Amino acid sequence: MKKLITMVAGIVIVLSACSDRAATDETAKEFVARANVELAELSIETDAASWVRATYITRDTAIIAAAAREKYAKWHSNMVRQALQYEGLELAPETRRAIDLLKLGTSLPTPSDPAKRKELTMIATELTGMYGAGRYCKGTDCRGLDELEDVLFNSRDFDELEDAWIGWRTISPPMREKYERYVELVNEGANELGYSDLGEMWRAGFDMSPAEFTDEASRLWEQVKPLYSELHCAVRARLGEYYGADKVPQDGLIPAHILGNMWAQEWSFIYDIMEPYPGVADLDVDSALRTKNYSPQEMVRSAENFYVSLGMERLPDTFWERSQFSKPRDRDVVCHASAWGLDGGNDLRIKMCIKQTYDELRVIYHELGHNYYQSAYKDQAPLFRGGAQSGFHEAIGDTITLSMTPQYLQDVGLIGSAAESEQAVINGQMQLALDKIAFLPFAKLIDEWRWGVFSGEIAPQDYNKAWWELRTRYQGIAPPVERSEANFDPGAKYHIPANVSYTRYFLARILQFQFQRALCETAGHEGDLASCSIYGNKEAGDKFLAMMASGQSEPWQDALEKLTGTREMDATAIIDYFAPLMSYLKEQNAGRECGW
Ligand code: X8Z
Ligand code: ZN
Repeated sequence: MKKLITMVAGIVIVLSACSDRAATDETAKEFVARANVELAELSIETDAASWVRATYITRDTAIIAAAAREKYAKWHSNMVRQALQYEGLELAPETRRAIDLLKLGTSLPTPSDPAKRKELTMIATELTGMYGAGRYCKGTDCRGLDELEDVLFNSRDFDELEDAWIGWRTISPPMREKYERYVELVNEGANELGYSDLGEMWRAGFDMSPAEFTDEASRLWEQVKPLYSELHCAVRARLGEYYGADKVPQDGLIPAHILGNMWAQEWSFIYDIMEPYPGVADLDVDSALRTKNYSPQEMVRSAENFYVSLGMERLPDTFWERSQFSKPRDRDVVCHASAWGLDGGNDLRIKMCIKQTYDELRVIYHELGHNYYQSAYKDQAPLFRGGAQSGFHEAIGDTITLSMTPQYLQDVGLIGSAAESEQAVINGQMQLALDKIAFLPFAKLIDEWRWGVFSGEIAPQDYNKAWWELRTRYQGIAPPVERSEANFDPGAKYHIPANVSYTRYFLARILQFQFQRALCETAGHEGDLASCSIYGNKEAGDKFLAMMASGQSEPWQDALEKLTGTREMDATAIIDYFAPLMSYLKEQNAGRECGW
């Protein structure tokens, strides 16, 4: 290792004097090979520090995690600088791709100034910690996100909901100043890598130009917008009947706190209010989980069994030993679910605070999708270990959740019996649409806000105003009480303080239906796509796994083509999937003034 460091330092010095390739005898191929070795080695330390930090939030773990991040950041910017010598040269495609990916190999680019780099890694670490440890206190009675979320899920009391909604947002104003500084520093880091700002750098990770990607995301949104408009209209009408038109004005915005979710992003918790044909189909997985008293581990087993039924391997023993399934009682942790592929994908883990609900069960299926992807590409070179693009990574597990049909749930004993009638289909589609379709505008706008913030189009004094403008425009929702710049509502959503880009989830919601359509074809499914479950189908499993095994070694368009026969992201699959529900909604909405 000592030799390596000297060599790295040597090259850095040579490069700063002259960026001619002849200055070093390391070929591009050798450079990539070295980058791969060093990356694998460094990741062991950064991953360990990040894991400990996320599962044990203290001042000390902040120091450890920030130091590890700093070390990685330093290595990364040195390597990118060294890679400049290969710019403009004709290289083997895999070498060129590895170098391009190296450049994009961080979501948190840091300035090379050591003091600023240290400052940024510390701010980033602290922001996530503030979120994880966030509490709403009334006197000595304090509640964290999990308890406040329970209120949003289950309460139907307008005022109680409002209190929990406002309460969670008391955690974020202290983040504002740090966030402003983070934006300055991270942009400086992105500039050094050759991007105008961090938003442009994030948009550069899609095998097309950042400008093309912006258009691509808008194109997809335009495709799905009509689905959302119908759902919004029907939900507003029902909520109006439920809470009264004085509380839910029928020509305007839906109050954000009555949609069954802290961020109004997915609405399946108000299915009881929205159920089209009451009592027609038993979709109450929650009560089966409670009656059978499923433990968190049993819930994870159920998800694992699905993947195994596709021909994939059981999760390693270390997964069961090292994962965090439940919220520890004695310390602060980041409960937001995540999946980890440490040690190059050999040490798989999830980190969750699992609750006994169907919603959480689906999150587990989602997380295991990440783990199975990580495991599938573990034999790729370290620089190629990643999703074909970030939307693919989010779409794997979600695709599997589309196979959790009533028939599947019945087969595994999570509902009594699967009803088979047109009305039952509509009920099932409504339950799913409250998650899948309600989410689309939310998933689109989060990064639109951030792209604006990073580019400077949204100034710090307008952070909250711009946030609510987007929430209003895209989602047609309104805060229950007036907000101002004394608030920092974006900070109360995990991915903002945690610096995780969000367009990935928007793309995944569209891609998963494309994946499902292709896999169901492979499985020989006949009939509506909505009734297809690939549970137990090895051919579909093999096809999925083959795509996953390429990791990010090739452009995502190639990976998509292998799986689906097309090179384009396309919303027709999700549109076709929900066709029965759309007819129902249009009937329901006839005569209503939709829109806001
Ligand atoms: O953050 C997540 C996953 C972890 S990758 C639980 N999701 C988004 C969110 O919670 O906001 C999944 C769906 C959207
Ligand atoms: Zn995910």
